[in-house]
Amino acid sequence: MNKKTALITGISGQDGAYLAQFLLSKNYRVIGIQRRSARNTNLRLERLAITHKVIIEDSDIKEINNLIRIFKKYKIHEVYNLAAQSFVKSSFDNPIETTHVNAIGTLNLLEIIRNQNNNIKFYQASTSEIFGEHGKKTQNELTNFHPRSAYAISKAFSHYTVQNYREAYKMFAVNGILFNHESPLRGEEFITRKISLGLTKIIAGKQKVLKLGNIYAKRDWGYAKDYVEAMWKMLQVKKPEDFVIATGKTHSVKEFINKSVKILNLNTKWIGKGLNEQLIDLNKKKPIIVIDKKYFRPAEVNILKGDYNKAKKILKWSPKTNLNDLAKIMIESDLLYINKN
Ligand code: NAP
Ligand code: F7E
Repeated sequence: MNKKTALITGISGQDGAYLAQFLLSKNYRVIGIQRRSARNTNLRLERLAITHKVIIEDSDIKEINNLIRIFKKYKIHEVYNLAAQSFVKSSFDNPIETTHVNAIGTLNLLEIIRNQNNNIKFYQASTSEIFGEHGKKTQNELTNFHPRSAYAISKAFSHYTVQNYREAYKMFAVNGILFNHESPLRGEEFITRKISLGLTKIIAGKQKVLKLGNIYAKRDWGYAKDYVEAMWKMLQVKKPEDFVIATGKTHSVKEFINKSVKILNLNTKWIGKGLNEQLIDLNKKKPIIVIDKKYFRPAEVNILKGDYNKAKKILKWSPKTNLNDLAKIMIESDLLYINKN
């Protein structure tokens, strides 16, 4: 059998599910690591109808002995390390757990590869959050790091560790510095999904109001389905290198709301300032979005905008989906989703 085998940590997450689907389409055998849970964590794989096509192994990324067992059981060619406590806001409340998972988890995998078979290619889910308060118009592979959360610091640790293992042990280990990417499978606590789900629920009469934090933060948002292809491409080139994956465009949360409202044909108007700012439904004469200081962060990353020229040149990768189309994809999916759930 000459099928390649890929191991995906975090297969139950947004990117894990899309990457598994993508690798299956490339005829890979896909093994996914999933930590045991009392709730059904297969929901995203089920939505893509691929649960039965992947092999699931039970492990927490922090459990090195269990990970060693899995690496001994299969002949693995590529590892995609996507497992993480990925919610930035939560990392302020849970910095130690976030660091164990996001930093030590990566180190566990790199140590196993170094000791068992350092021909295994390794992809690390690095992030634009490492740039934080960067002071630059756009961020690329050479931009300095100024992380602003436990999440970003733990990811910066992993980023440097990957570079160190590449240099010290000649491993094919790379960082994908991915800017925000969204989809109908995005976790419901992240802003774009919170908006698409919140607004569709409000229209359906299942929710009264949507409470948000800093709507002036700006992000470079792309489509997760486009981005998982870039992860794979990074492991197919000759030389292991780090790449920024982004759209090169930035929009505020408020702009994303305005796009969504337009797609949904809502008749609305912004009123007020600061914590009193509100989006009013002019037909119902009621606020549908209000600001709640609970959703502000102790330290904010105000603006991100990625320069993906290196990926364009070397990987021949470019984003295919603009923000308007992404908002449409998410809203159309949530209009169906809320009726089923
Ligand atoms: P996600 O939906 O939050 O998925 C995270 C995955 O990690 C889930 O499958 C989760 O499992 C798993 N996980 C968490 N803690 C674990 C542990 N201790 N042991 C094993 N598995 C664990 O995140 P995503 O949006 O798909 O992102 C994928 C990766 O890319 C993450 O590393 C994230 O930090 C990074 N990233 C994401 C973005 C983005 O915009 N989406 C941008 C840059 C980087 P459960 O289902 O059990 O919780
Ligand atoms: O916040 C602001 C918030 O939680 C985006 C993760 O995938 O991308 C993601 O991290 C912005 C922030 O994503 C609310 O303050 C306002 O400025 O959707 P988010 P994130 O923090 O950018 C990076 C690249 C990752 O690596 C991460 O894993 O939106 N915002 N009001 C809000 N955000 C949330 N979640 N909820 C609000 O009510």
